[in-house]
Amino acid sequence: MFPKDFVWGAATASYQIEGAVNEDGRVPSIWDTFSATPGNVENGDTGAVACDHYHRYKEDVALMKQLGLKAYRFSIAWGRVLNGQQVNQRGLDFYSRLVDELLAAHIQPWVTLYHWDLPQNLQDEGGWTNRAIVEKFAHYADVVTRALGDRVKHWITFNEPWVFTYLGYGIGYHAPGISSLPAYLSAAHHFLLSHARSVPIIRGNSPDSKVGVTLDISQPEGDPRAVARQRDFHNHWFLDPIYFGEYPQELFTVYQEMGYLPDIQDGDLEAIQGKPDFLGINYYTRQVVEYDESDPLHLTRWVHQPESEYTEMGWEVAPESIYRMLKYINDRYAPDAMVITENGAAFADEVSDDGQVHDPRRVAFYDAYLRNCLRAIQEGVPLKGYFAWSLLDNFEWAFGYSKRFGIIYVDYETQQRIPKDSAKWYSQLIKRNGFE
Ligand code: IFM
Repeated sequence: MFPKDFVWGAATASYQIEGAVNEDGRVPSIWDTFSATPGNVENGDTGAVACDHYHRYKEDVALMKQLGLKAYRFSIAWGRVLNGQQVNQRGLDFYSRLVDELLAAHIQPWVTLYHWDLPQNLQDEGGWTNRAIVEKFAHYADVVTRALGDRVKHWITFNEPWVFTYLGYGIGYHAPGISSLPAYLSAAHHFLLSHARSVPIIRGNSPDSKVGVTLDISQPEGDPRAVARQRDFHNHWFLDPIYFGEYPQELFTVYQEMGYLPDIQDGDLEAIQGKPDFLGINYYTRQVVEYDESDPLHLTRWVHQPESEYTEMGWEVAPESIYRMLKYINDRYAPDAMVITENGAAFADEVSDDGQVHDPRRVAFYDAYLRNCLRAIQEGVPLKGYFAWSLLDNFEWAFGYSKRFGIIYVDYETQQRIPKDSAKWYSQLIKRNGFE
């Protein structure tokens, strides 16, 4: 059995599901621009329609209720609620209606402020590489939490900073498509400042709320030298400043010698340090690593495990690694609370002749990962909740619609939703608050 009050939810993100990109005053995001550029996204897919959730949110909340979800994690599209510095009331109203619909269904809204869809007008001023973004983000956080803070009691400032800074600014695989390590490190530093700057604003506007941040934790396993570097690069670079008020020393020196360090001003690290109310963790897979001297920055080569199962993303199914990851993060940072804000798997789902979607591999995935979460809880890890990624099949960034992560199948032609077997399984698990 999971602890009483354990939060069972499912998660999505604005650009991946909403569609309606030109409606009610929304301004374009970097993902509109990026996906409109041929070659960036598989199949030329974009989020223009996605799951049409903007129009179908009531139907989607009804499905959540039917499944018995206790919580729903979604993100706000910055460019729906602010056009430059101008508040767009119609955009705010959409999220207000969604929150009311959730509360009426007894589902807690968990709101992520930033899940990668930066307004293009801010990118035109340098986006996350321009220190001015810190005040822009503070303003945005203020606008959203003033409007929703009376009803939303769980806030996540950012989703996966490593992904949007490194993939977006470091290697150009995500929007805005920039390939520069100094730009990456500058974006990462401004993320840290923006997170820290927004926390007191959120707390002020949303009394009695919990404020956290979500990271995608990497779990390298193998050669200790490679493990140490990969953890520094992917995890500690973001978490050490928040929990300890410093960057990891060894990697800091490496970046310093490369001349890549961002502009770290006096007082920045003191401002950044501050324990969040909860640490959100998105976790999917481990990386088995070998030491690789030929890559002086990463020192790491990933090794394929021929005996393992892999998902459609090419990610190893490694359920016991979530247990080891939770223990390592708990030992290093001792967070007050941890929440798995995403976990799930993409498989090539199809609608069967009986009109249902049978996804036994996803059911097995969830079952095995959750058993390992329970084991960590039983050993004292303060894991307070779990969100399946994702509620719906959706726009999987550079992969477009080719990867299906949903527990609910979406027919993109008709927008019909079909709860997969995994959704039914999850619903039963929630009802029992544990395994059979
Ligand atoms: O779809 C993404 C999500 O936006 C962030 N975390 C990982 C998911 C699967 O790749």
